[in-house]
Amino acid sequence: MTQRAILLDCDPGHDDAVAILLAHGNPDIDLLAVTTVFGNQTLAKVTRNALSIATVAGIRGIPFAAGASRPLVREVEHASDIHGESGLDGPSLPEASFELDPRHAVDVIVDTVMSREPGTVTLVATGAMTNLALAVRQRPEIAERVKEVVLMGGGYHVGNWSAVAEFNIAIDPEAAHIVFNAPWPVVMVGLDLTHQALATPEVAADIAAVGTAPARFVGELLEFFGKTYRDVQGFDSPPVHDPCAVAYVIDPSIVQTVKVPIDIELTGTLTLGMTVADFRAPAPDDCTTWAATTLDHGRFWGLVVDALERIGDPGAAGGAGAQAAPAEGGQL
Ligand SMILES: [Ca+2]
Repeated sequence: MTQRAILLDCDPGHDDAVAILLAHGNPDIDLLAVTTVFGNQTLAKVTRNALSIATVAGIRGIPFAAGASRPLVREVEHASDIHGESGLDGPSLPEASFELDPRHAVDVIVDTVMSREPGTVTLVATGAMTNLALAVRQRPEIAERVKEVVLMGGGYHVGNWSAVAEFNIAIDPEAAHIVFNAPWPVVMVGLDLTHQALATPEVAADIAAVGTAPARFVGELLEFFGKTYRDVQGFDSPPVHDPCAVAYVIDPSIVQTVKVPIDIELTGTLTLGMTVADFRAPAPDDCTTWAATTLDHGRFWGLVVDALERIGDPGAAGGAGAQAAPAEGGQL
């Protein structure tokens, strides 16, 4: 199988951390770059977190770049109630072992898409859509070159930042409007799907059984995330949203989708930032949006555990990193 090349734009964030680890550890994904955007915490904090995650996972040799620090139009909002003061509360965070790329995230997105063969780069967005919106405004031609945009955000039934709006969309609805209406395919991995990605006690036990430092890091993240999701939102087990978007790229049979027109509400007094999906009829031929519907919970968490096993213990003497792990039959 040919590797799928992705750029991951994120706001780490507990579930973003799992998304980065899944993208790094999965043999079918070629992680080209990681860019950051304000969201779960300030841009400075989420960027620091991204570098800490890279250090834990042993990620080297790809650009990490910081992007937008606030929305296009609105005042900035963060999710400290879910992710804590650092944006990644729970485990102790190691100092970053390498430096940020000096470019702005928007330039990294444009450079990455324009320097590769058309139709080969997938943009995976697990934060606000601000960087993607700015990139496609700066260089509209990237829309024709991107294979698709796979984003964690929105939902067609429920919200989490308001009754009907999801956080990543709600904190910069104008940016989301630009991304959903640009002429590239958009796959919305929304709350309808990600609320199926519960990190149950069985999942936590499977991750703990991996027994490595990155697996312990994920375990501590999920423990904190589980507590805030229990206290703030009443979940028994936390929904781990962001890696679902990466899982879709790895294997769409794990994250099933339906083609449906979707647009972003920008003027509603109760519905600002709602992702309005029109299910009244079959999608028209010119529809470029899909909504994720059904998750294969067992295979999804199997991918996460497999990625952690392949990452191994990068910090340990003689530990095998993902780069050094032998490829198994049929994986490459
Ligand atoms: Ca996120």
